[in-house]
Amino acid sequence: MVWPTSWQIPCHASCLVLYIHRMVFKLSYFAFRSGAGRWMYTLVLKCGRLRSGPAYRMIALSASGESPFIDFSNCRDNTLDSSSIRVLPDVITIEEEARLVAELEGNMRRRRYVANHWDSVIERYREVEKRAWIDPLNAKIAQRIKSVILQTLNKSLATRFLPVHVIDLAEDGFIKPHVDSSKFSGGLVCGLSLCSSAIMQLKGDVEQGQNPDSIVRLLLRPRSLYILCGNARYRYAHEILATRPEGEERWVDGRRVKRSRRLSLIFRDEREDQGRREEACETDMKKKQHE
Ligand SMILES: O=C(O)CCC(=O)C(=O)O
Repeated sequence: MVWPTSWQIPCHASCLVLYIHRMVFKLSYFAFRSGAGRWMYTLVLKCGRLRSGPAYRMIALSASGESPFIDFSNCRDNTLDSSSIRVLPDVITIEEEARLVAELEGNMRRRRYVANHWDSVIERYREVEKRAWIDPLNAKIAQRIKSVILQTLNKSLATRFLPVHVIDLAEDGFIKPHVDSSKFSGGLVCGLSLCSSAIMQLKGDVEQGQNPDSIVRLLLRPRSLYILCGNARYRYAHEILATRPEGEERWVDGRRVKRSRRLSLIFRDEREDQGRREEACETDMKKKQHE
C-alpha cells in the first residue's frame, strides 16, 4: 500500500468532499425528477456550493461525420451542408438543468398532457412560451445559450430571438416529421434538451424536392444543445422519435437510448424582416387610429 504524501492528503480530501457533494446532489435531483423530493432538491440547491459556470465543453462539432452525436451514415444528399447540423454536449450543468426544470415544472403544473397538437404534429405534450424567467439565474442561462448559438455560428450578437418555446413531452409522447413554418421564424432552430435523451431524425422533405430516404440522426443527451440552420432547416423535416414498444432505440455505437419524459427549450431567431413587419404593423395601426 502506498500512503499519500502530506501534500496529497488535502487534495484527496477535497476530491472526496466534491464527490460526496455531487452524489448528494444527483440523488436529490433524481428524487426531484421523480416528483418525490422537491424539498430535498431545494435544500441541497440552497445549501450546496454550486459551481458557477457551465461544464460547457465546446467540442467543435464540425458535423462532418466526426461528431459522436450526429449520424450521417444514411445521408443520401451530397448537397446537404453538414455544418448546418450541430450538437453541443453539456452546455449547462446538472445543477442548472435542475433549476430550469424546477421553474418550468411550476409553469406547467396546472396543464395536462394534450393528446394531439392542433396540426397533429405532437402527441402527448404540454407547452409554454417563456417570455420572462422568474429565477434570474435561469434568465442568465437562457441568455448564455443564445450567445453560445450565435458564437458557434459566427452570427451577429444583435440577432433577435423569438420567445423561448418549451415543450414537455411525456414518456410516450413524440414529435412527428415536420418542417417549421417559415412565416414566423428565421433560419435557425436550436433546442436545449432536459431530463431525457432522445433521438432527433432529419428526413429529406418531399415537398421541397428532397429525397425522403436521406436521413440524418442526432443523439440528444440531456443538457445538450442542437442547432439546425442553413439547408438542414427548411429542406429537411425533423422529428423526435417515440419510445418503441419493442424496446429502446440504439445509437450507432450500439448504446441504448432510453426515452423518458423530456423537456426542451427551443430557440428560434426572428425572421430578418420581422422588425420591418412590426414597424409596418405599428404604422398601419397608427394610421387606423387617425382615420
Ligand atoms: O423538442 C424538440 O427539441 C423539437 C421541437 C420541434 O420539433 C419544433 O419545435 O419544431
